[in-house]
Amino acid sequence: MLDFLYTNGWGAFAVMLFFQLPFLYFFIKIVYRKAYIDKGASETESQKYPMMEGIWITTVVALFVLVNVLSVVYMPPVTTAAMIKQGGNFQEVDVTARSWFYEISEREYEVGRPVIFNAKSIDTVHGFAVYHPDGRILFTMMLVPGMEEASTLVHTFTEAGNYKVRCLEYCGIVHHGMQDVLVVR
Ligand SMILES: [Cu+2]
Repeated sequence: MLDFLYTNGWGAFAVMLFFQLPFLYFFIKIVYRKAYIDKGASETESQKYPMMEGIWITTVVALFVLVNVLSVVYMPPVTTAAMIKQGGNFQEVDVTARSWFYEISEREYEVGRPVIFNAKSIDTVHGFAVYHPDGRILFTMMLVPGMEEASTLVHTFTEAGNYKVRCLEYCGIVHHGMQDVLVVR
């Protein structure tokens, strides 16, 4: 029901507002109190104070909201395994990490067909990072041993090629050798 909160940038924005609004309420309440009720040793004339303070607070809040709204488009959309399973056309792959290699149930995928990676570690903390053939990281997962369920991540490959897999969590003496290759056709 609350899926929208973590599947796109607007959900993140809504959560941010949810946490910021109580803070803003108390902030304004305290400023108001200092300006009118409990002036204390303030030297500022109470006539001038509220207007400057009002402009200042409004500017800060407006800038804050504006920067957050403008950044929403840069948030990558999240696709959950449940969303993909409704669509029907997907490939499900089990990944088990152990010192110092991966057991991967299927290493060949198709361009455009979503792959659901169910990954887990059985001995220590390992990573499962997949690299685009041009060298940039597409995604990485941190696999913690002892989890009851495998961690799930959905990725749809858009280009054919050989995709390197590497462990990005230091896991012991052969950590650097913990690699694999996935093939997308
Ligand atoms: Cu490692």
